[in-house]
Amino acid sequence: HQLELLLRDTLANRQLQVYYQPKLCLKTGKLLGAEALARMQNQQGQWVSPLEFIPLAEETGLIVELGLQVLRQACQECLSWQQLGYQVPVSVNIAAAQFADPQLVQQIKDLLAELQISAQLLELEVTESALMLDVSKTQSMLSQLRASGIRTSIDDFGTGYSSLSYLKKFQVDVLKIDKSFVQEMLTDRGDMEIVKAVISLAQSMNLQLIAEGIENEAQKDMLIKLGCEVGQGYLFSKPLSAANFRTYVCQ
Ligand code: G
Ligand code: G
Ligand code: NA
Ligand code: MN
Repeated sequence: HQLELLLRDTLANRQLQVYYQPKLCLKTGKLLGAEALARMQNQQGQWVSPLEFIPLAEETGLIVELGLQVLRQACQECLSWQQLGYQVPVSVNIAAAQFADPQLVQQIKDLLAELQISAQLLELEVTESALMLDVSKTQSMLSQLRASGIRTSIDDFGTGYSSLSYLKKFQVDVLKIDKSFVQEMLTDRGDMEIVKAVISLAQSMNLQLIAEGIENEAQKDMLIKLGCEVGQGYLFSKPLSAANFRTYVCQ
C-alpha cells in the first residue's frame, strides 16, 4: 500500500524518471536507437525496482498514466537528441492495459504533432501476451499504428505463444529476442535452438530483429554469426539517465 501511495505521488508530482538503454549495430557499434525504461525513487532517494512498481502499476491501473508520462518524456528527450544533431529512434514499452485503450493511437499522434517529431522516430514495444489478449483488437491497433508510421516490436519474443500464424496476422516491424534466451544460448542447447529459430523466423517474414540482454563478447559474436545484427545489453551499456544518455549520444 505504501508503494502504491509512492507511485501515485510520483505520478502526480511528475517525478517519474526515464532511463535510456542504447541499441547498437553489433558489427560496427553504431547507435541505432534507445529503449526508454521507467525509474522511480522513494522519499529517501533509494531506487525502487521496476520489477516491483511496474506490476503494481498494472494491478492498480496506474500503468496507463505511467505509460503516458514515459511516452511524453521519451518523445521530448528524442527531440532533444534531434536538436543536438542526432536522429535516434526511441522505443517505449506499452503495457497490455494501454494497448487495449482505443484512445492510445490518437494520444500518441497528438503528442507527436505537439512536439513535431516524426512518427518514424517512435517505436512501441508490446509483449506477446498483451498482443494475444484480443486478437482482432490487436490487429486493428497495429494497422492504425502502421498507418500512422509508428513502428512496433514484439518484446520478450519466444516467451509466449510465438505462433507463426499470429505473427502473420500481427503486422509488426521488429522481433526482440528475449534476454533469457540470449543469456543461456551458449550454455543451453535448447536456448540456442530458440535463438536460431527466432532469427530464421524474422528473416523469412522480413522482420527486423534485435537481441536483448547481451552481457559478453561471446554472446555478441555468436549472434552476429547467426545473422542477428542489432542488440542491447550490459556489454554495451546499462540504461542511462537522460543526462548521461545525451553524453553517450554526443561522444
Ligand atoms: O528496467 P528493467 O529491465 O529493470 O525493467 C523491468 C521490467 O519493467 C521490464 O519488464 C520492463 O519492460 C518493464 N518496464 C520498464 N519501464 C517500463 C515502462 O515504461 N512501461 C512498461 N509497461 N514496462 C516497463
Ligand atoms: O521486459 P523488457 O525486455 O522491457 O526488460 C528490459 C529490462 O532488461 C530493463 O529493465 C533492463 O534494465 C534489463 N536489461 C537490459 N540489458 C540487460 C542485460 O544485459 N542483462 C540483464 N540481466 N538485464 C538487462
Ligand atoms: Na522492452
Ligand atoms: Mn524485453
